[in-house]
Order: sequence, then structure tokens, then C-alpha cells
Amino acid sequence: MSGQSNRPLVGIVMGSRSDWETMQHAAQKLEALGVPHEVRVVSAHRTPDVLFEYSATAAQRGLRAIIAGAGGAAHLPGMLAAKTAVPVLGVPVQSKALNGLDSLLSIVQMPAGIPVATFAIGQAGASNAALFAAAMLASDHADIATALDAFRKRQTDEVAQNDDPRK
Ligand code: RP5
Repeated sequence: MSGQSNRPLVGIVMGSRSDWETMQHAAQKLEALGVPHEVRVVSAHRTPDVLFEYSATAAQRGLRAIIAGAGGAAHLPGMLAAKTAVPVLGVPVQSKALNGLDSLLSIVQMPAGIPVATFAIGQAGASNAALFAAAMLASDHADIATALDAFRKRQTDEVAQNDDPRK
């Protein structure tokens, strides 16, 4: 499928505005790859009704993946996944108290039956969740496939051109 509309294909959600410092890296990657996306703060415990509405309508609104970042008792990705079959990509935000290990374990340890794909803690996880979402979309969206290929090639070239760490 090519010939894109601007209708969001990916939703980036986070439990708090304080997660944006991390989650902006997902948004930047999607922006760079030309993936239409939306960004929302949706809290599992502060705005549970919004969470239910968001996930229950995600598929019909055209979302094909949801990148969900949360810290601490990070139940947001799992709760979203409970209410939608749209793939949920969980990003553990680095919490102050436990450096994000609590977030990671909260997100990764989903009981069998409701999957959440879990990425690295912090910025790397946010970036990779976006790249993963783009890869999921690439087979149906030629322009995203081309942008992803170009990104990978640039990354490879940069390493090859700077392969002497003393310089
Ligand atoms: C979680 O609690 C959020 O995802 C955030 O990472 C963490 C702290 O939230 P704030 O107290 O900064 O709003 O719900």
C-alpha cells in the first residue's frame, strides 16, 4: 500500500508528561521515517476511562501499533493491550527510585495471553520501538520501507566511515 494519508498509523502514549523526555525519541524517529503518528498522555491510574476509550477505539481509528511508555508501576502497556488487539510496544521509562528496573519488569512480565513487546529502558527503547513499528508497517507501506532502508544504510555508512576510535 502506498499513497499515504496523514491519518495516524502509530499511537505514542505515555503515563505522564514527565515521560516525554524519553518518549520524544520515539516521535523523532517516526517523524524522520515519515510515519504518521499521534502523541497522547494517557494514564492507567490517573485517567483510566481515557485509557479504555483510547485502546477500545484504536483499531477503528486506523492505528496499527501503539508505543506505550511508562515508569514505576508501569501497567499502562499491559492495560492498553488488554483492551485492543493492536500490537502494543512497551517502553520502560527510567524511574528515579529504581533506575527503570521496576518499569521493565512491570512491562515485560505479562502473563500468557495478552502480549506486550518490551523494549530497552529509556531512550534506546523509545527509539527502537519506533523503528520496530516502522518495520511492522514496511510491508504495506513502500515509502516507510524505503525510509527505513535509507536509515539503516546511513547508520552502517557512519560506522564504516568512523571505524578508527582514536580519530
Ligand atoms: C507513571 O509514573 C508515569 O509513566 C511516570 O513515568 C511516572 C511518574 O509520573 P509523574 O509523577 O512524573 O507524573 O505513571
